Amino acid sequence: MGKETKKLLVTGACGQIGTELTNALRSIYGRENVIASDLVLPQSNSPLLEGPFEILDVTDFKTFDSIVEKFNIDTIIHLAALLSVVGEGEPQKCWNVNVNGTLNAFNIGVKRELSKVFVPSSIAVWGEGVPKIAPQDAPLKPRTMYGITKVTIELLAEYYFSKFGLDCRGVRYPGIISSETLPGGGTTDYAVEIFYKAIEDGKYTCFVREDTRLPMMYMPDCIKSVIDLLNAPLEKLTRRCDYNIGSMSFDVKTLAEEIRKHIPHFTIEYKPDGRQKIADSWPDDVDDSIARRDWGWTPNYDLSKTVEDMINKLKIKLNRAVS
Ligand code: NAD
Ligand code: AKB
Repeated sequence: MGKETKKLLVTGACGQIGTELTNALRSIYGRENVIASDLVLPQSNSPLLEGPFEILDVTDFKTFDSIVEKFNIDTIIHLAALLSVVGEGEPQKCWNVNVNGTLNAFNIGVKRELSKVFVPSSIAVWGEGVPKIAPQDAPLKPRTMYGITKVTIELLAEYYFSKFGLDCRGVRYPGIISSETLPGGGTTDYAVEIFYKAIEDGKYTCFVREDTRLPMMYMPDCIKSVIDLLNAPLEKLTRRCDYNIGSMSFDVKTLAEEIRKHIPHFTIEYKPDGRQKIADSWPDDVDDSIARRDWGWTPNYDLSKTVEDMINKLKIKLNRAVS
């Protein structure tokens, strides 16, 4: 068995995943036991401020370590990162934040004998030569700095587990679709933007072609994967931070058609830009049989359930009636 999780630090908590995950973790572990952190404070009305919040740049080892010590943290949920598109704009910074920030998390994990360090990977680990449905051990030849950092992190996790016994866990997320916080500069951002534009303007100009097909996941399944993997017995795990997990895969045309079932006047046009090349280097879908076998991974949301829930939530958030 791994050690128990009781007190958690979430880095990059103001991001797309962090805002909703922190909330979910606080409802399980208790508000005071989940410390949120990011480069800057969130807006004063953010639910993140309903529990402890610390300013933390993950590349600053001293501050990172002192927060872990101050709150007696046993588990780090390490979300701070630069995503694929932002990372291509600033490759050096992407390496520094993603790799050196994660090395800090791993080194603190060893120093403080933490229970677990959770670090997400991404479908961005793949590139040239990846089959359409990526098997767990498909060749890793990423074309972006972001992908290169994620491959490096997966290898570091193996190393820290075998050399120091650090319990590092993580999954290769597909594009995450969510309604609370906008995505932070990735290639899959179109799959969130499309909903806002459909509701607000009734039309969307997509930055990838209509036949672009990628693996995607709705936020409730993303959160479920973190909780399920944290709770899995260590002896059942055969991988570290690189579990393939899937839930749905669709092209943009199919997504637009599904949205049109709820917003019949919705129209879409396509103006592919530099992001198309990144999207084309990623697989259509993933084989997640190892995650299903090792820790019982099962998603709950398919495309139609996701679209219905996203539109209902965004209608309330944007205070719009759509017909
Ligand atoms: P995001 O871009 O929305 O949020 C990242 C957060 O990290 C931001 O709030 C940012 O302020 C913070 N950050 C950046 N540099 C930092 C630093 N030096 N110190 C501390 N914080 C810093 O990202 P996200 O979508 O929430 O992703 C979280 C994790 O999940 C990342 O590791 C990402 O690679 C991974 N992931 C996300 C997706 C997705 O579709 N959202 C898919 C695959 C993997
Ligand atoms: C991105 O597009 O960069 C992210 C990811 C799939 O890692 N959403």
